[in-house]
Amino acid sequence: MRLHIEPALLEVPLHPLFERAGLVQHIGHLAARVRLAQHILLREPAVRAHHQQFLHERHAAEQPLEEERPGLVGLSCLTDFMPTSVVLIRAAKELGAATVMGGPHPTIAPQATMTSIPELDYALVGEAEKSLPALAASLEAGGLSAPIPGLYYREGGEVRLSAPPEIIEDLDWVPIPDRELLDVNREYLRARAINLHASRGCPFRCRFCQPTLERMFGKKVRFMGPARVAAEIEFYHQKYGFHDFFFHDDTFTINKKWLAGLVEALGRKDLVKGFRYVVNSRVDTFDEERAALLKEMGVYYVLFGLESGSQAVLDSIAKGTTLEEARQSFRICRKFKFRTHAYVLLGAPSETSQSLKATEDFVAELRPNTVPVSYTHLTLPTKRIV
Ligand code: B12
Ligand code: SF4
Repeated sequence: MRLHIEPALLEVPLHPLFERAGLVQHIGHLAARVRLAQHILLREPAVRAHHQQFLHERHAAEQPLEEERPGLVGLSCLTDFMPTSVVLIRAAKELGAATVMGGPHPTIAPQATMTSIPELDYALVGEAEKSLPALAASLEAGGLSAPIPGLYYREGGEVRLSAPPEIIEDLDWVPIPDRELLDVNREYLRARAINLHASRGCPFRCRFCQPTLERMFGKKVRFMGPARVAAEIEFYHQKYGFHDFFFHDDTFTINKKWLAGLVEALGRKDLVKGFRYVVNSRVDTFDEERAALLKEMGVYYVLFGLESGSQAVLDSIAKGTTLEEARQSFRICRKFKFRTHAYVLLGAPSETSQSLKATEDFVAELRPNTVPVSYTHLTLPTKRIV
């Protein structure tokens, strides 16, 4: 199949904010781990979060492990990083540590993760702010005694689930990540933008993405209270001087009432004027009222999962949006002078040379400021997409 997409059209240079944010994106990915580490740190100051990217080679992995000799090594893992994870878990095990993995891959494929890495003692599925400290406490006390939600462990040559995973009902309970625990702290503090989340979960059913999110965060979207979100932004501003914030929430604009509450809470704390925000949206959860709220908040960049310019492809991947909704959202963005970012996803099983051309034409019509292009990526479980 010939690709009709013109590279010149798609290789729009990223806005400087994103280039800088690239630094913190990697680090932001560790934010969850830092949250986890924060709990353990209260009892064990030796716990640190290292950046997997810096640990891609065995000797690089061994150095901090040899220096710190942790009793428990935890690894966050995306499916793409399974090969690296095998190396790191093996190195940790050889140095005598207990090993645990969490994050998207162990969550969607816990049995397969445990089976393919014999040196892995535990896989923790779903949110782990409660379960990882519970595991650490258990191990410190001499072994697993009470059931731990979401924990897969080995017994008699079998992989067993200790108790079904639980989600955290009240997200305000989740502490502000202590990003100073990261070994890449210096780069992080030099960056201009910071990643954060104000909610978890997504009710939509896009086939290239689900059921991963549902397994990680459940079917419902949970929001942090506006005051909790404002407190986190105030903390980063006061402590490190940040003015640029990138909300990575999958559905930032889904709940108008919550959004209005957040804008008010930020305004009350003086976190609007002189501050800049980037948010993800969907073309079917975007309208003039939301755009006005985002404008008032200080949002200047809105990111949409456009995916395709072919309605047939959109329908085949269960995107749940229409080309007309996309046109309307981009019109509103132009009216409110937002910069726009259109994520494009090529190579769905239903893709044809005509649909690729339709995507090229649609991108040219909408004229987003930035267009990152991805290729359909079959992660586990793949049955839904084929
Ligand atoms: C923001 C984001 C990005 C950003 C920034 C990532 C960053 N480094 O900060 C960018 C755009 C760079 C990105 C890139 C990619 N991403 Co991304 N990304 C996300 C997104 C939207 C949010 C991640 C997040 O912070 N979540 C919030 C925190 C709280 O959740 P969490 O990280 O999962 O952590 C919780 C649990 O998983 C668990 N946990 C996590 N780590 C650990 C470790 C241990 C030891 C334990 C016990 C538990 C545990 O506890 C945490 C707290 O409850 C997710 C979707 C989502 N909503 O989560 C996709 C997602 C993680 N990305 C995904 C993918 C595929 C990618 C790419 C591989 C895409 C590509 N082909 O290039 C790259 C990889 C880049 C990289 N090097 O990491 C997939 C992963 C699927 C999979 N099967 O692995 C996801 C799940 C999207 C999806 N539904 O498909 N991504
Ligand atoms: S809207 Fe975004 S986060 Fe939600 S299922 Fe679709 S791709 Fe995933």
